[in-house]
Amino acid sequence: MNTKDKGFNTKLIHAGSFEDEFGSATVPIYQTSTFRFKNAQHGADCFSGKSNGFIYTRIANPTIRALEQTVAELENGYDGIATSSGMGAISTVYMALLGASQHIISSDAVYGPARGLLEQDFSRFNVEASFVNTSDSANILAALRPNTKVLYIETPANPTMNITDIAACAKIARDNNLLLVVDNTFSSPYLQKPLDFGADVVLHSVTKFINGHADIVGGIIVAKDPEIYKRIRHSMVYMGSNMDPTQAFMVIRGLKTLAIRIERAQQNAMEVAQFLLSHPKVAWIKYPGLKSHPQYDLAQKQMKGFGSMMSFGLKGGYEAGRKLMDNVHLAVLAVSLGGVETLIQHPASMTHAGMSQENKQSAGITDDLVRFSVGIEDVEDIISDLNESLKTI
Ligand code: LCS
Repeated sequence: MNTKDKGFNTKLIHAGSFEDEFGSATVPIYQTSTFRFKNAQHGADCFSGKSNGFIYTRIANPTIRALEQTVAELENGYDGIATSSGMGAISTVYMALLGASQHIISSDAVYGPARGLLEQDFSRFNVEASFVNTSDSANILAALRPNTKVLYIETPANPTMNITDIAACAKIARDNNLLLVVDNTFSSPYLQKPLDFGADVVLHSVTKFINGHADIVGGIIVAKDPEIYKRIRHSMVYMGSNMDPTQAFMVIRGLKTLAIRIERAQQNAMEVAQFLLSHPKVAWIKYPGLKSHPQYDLAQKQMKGFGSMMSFGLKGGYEAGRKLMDNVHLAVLAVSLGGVETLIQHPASMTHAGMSQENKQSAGITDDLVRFSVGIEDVEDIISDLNESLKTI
């Protein structure tokens, strides 16, 4: 079925228009590393591009293609490239879009390794990187250099929940001949479609909302333009950062309930945020759905909903946060996010531990910051868990 003109939920179930010779109703796992050619000429034609048959799973595979085409349709992009992990997606995009003596401007608060990969690894190939608070466009303009090629933003950002204006960044990118890449992991295409605001590339850790069940790791990249798509696919195939067919099958399965999972989780998140906002032991809370969030208006403009991620600090600082994390029972003390279960973690000593103290401070990843990923449990139970744990402080 062609789902181009259909609604988001219909796309979640039917996009990708998968068909096979057996009439499978769902996408099967094509667990094969290689594909038999009909004859030598067919093999040569597959390699030259005259025939579009499958060749080898690192290059393409029917299960993986079904996921790629589905997510590309959800993001209103040209086509998708699935990767082994979210970091596989990020490293593949850096590899495809950056070269020696070129410069990238990135949000200062991004998933720790996305920054560390530029600072510690791509720097060895003379790729230059600046990290600025992209919530203020003036910082981006001030960081521009003649060799700047890529503007990379994460919005909402992990773990500060800073929001960056995608349309304003797209204008800066157009005016200065840059490519705009958006990590859309925290929103998923259900809440935010960066390509519609003028971004060139959108990527995800599908480990999070897209798969949604905390049982696989994976990534995906969607490009708006066929030429950029080809450059990124080339890097994926040559670096071998491909997804595996079973991983793709799991993600396709999880993806079908994306909208209903997010609707429920963000409904819970709003109640949790209000509970924390009014709790006497809470010093501050950042949730895009609260009017106190500095970019609340922008969140309303570019997101369809406020999602289920939030960060907060307790009046007792890190020590109090540690006590909170040690005394919750329903919330799982673990990294990752965007699954059906509620998770709690401490970015400064966990997900962002690899960043220098100075970079953490300037990016707003303070020692007291606790990150909370709200799941789809009964909200009364999530709040009561927090409430009981806060009593121990
Ligand atoms: N982008 C964002 C925004 C992320 O939060 C993560 C992982 C990645 C990319 C990388 O994806 P992965 O390779 O793990 O699939 N974020 C994590 C986090 O906050 N806790 O554990 C992983």
